[in-house]
Amino acid sequence: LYIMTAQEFIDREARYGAHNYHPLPVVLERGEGIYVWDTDGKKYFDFLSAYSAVNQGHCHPKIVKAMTDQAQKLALTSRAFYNDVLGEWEEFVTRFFGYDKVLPMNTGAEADETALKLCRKWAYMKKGVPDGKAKIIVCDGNFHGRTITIVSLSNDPESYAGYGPFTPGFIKIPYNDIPALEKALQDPDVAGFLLEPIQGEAGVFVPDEGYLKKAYELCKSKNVLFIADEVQTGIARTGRLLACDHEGVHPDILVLGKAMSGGMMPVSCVLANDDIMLCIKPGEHGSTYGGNPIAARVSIAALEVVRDEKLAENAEKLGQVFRDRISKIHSDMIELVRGKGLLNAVVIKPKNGKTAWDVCLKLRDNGLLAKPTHEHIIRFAPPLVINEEQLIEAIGIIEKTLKEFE
Ligand code: IF1
Repeated sequence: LYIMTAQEFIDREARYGAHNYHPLPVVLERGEGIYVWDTDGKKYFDFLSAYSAVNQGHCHPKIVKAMTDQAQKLALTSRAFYNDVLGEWEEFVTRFFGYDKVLPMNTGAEADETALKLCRKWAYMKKGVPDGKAKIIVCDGNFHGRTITIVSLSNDPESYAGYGPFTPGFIKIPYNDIPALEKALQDPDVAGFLLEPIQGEAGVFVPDEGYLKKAYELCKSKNVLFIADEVQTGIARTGRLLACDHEGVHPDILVLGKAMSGGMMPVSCVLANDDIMLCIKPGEHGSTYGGNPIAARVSIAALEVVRDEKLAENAEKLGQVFRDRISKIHSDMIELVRGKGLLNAVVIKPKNGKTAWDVCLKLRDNGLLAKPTHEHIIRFAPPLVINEEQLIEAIGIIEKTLKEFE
């Protein structure tokens, strides 16, 4: 039996796969809870959690069971026919998040696209915007996915450059800037304001306290839909079920993805009340896989884990511990630590030419996986099933790693 080396796995991907990623060189083959193991059997803390898709921990037994049980019974019908699980999921999810209706999709980008379509439809059917004129406000620094319309919203050249022509109908304003929002809202054709309650890709950028609430109120005063992309911030990651809950804001349209399935398969959705959601009629939107029976069973189990294991409370408590302890580490490479709950980032000051990437390589050597974003920021987001003892051990690895650069 020939055993492949990590380098051979990496080389094979480079040979046959598109080069649209530059992964940290580690080849994983197994995961359980907060840990993953590479092909040489080395164990790591996972401090990325697949960008917060694996909030419930890797291969949570309850979610695995839901998935394997349903996979043996009925996997996919398409929405041409009813299935006996979808309605149960719809009832569960709408009660869980407090909306009249839910529309299932698969990826985050698809759910964001759905929200944008729904917002435009509502503008023409309910708000009275002239056909083809609706505008949606978005924020600088946003990340909502990879489709043509969504990269049209981006001001990161890595996301949009070379992919034009772009979708019109969007107004870009600075994030965390209430006067800019007030100004943009003066246009009567504005139908919606789409934002991340904390910007993930921008480097875990937390807006000022009160920003979400004020933005929501301004939208209300202009009959504009407040659309929250909680694909990354939602489902307990920031210490509440939704990041908007920190300010008591109930978005008009809520977009969820990632941890809806606990990392088991792509499950995303859009939630809204009837006056908005029923603007889309039969045949006007959909997806082959959206709302399939496996996704529905997996997603119910994933949300039950969040509720029963009190993951939001744990994220809130341990997030404090993380930021307290990291800010007490004496290292001139730590510029600052910021975040909410267990969605945190450390801004790294390069030292002797060593950057966040070099720190992540050494963290890997020391048994902890994290990924740099924008050259100098490292995101730290472990599965929310981590306990205090494990978190403190992981912080010990981070501290030891930074000391190795002294
Ligand atoms: C990749 C970032 C995280 C998202 C928000 C929608 C989507 C995402 C707020 C789209 C996706 C991802 C995708 C992943 C990297 C990642 C990411 F660094 F790019 F920004 F998480 F921080 N809304 N985020 O964060 O969801 O269609 O991918 O299911 O490799 O592109 P998707």
